[in-house]
Amino acid sequence: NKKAIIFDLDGVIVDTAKFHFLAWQNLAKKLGIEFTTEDNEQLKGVSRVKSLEKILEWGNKEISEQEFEQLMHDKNEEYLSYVDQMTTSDILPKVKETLDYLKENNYPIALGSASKNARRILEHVDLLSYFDAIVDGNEVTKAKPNPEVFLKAAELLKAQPEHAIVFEDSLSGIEAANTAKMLSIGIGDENILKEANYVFKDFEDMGLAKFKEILNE
Ligand code: G16
Ligand code: MG
Repeated sequence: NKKAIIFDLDGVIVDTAKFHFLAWQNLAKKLGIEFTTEDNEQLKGVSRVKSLEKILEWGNKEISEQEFEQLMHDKNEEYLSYVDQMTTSDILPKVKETLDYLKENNYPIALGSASKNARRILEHVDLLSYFDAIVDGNEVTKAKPNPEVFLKAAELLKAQPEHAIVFEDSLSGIEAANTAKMLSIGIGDENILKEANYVFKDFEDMGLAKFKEILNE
């Protein structure tokens, strides 16, 4: 029985954090709130609503429900203006090669992301056809570290959680995978992702040979 492979999107397949940063920073400026790259780090894997709630909290700001909706809308419009300029050159190193290997060897592949724009991003970088299932911010009610997103993805792939492998760049995502009893592979900083079963800086650092070993465990 082939393992099922689940990919997070932002920070694993593409780096959209830089676009989220630009859009959140402009929003914060309008509100007179300071917003740094360190603040942006804390919003990785966090939903749009929760992200705005946090920024308002940091800035000690209270706004009406209507203004909240308007700001979310404006932020997303700006974010999408960057997303719509994405091309295949935005795919992170060796991700395509990893997906090609999985596809050629008939591994079921899913996306497990908090983003409501996941399909649009995958279309822009021409990777949509690789995914047998997509679970994104439109289908999920409980955010990572709740395992819902990955459990739904495994179910759609008809795989037992114990037979699933998750690639994640956020600590909450690693926690979600571990809670789901899946094998977790952290992509990023090993000091932050120490709860993961494996951690690599990126797919290049992992290498296909090492990945094949992990697949056959
Ligand atoms: C991504 C990003 C988060 C973003 C969230 C929602 O998560 O890491 O910063 O706030 O999606 O995105 P959107 O505003 O497009 O719905 P992931 O799970 O792909 O890493
Ligand atoms: Mg991520």
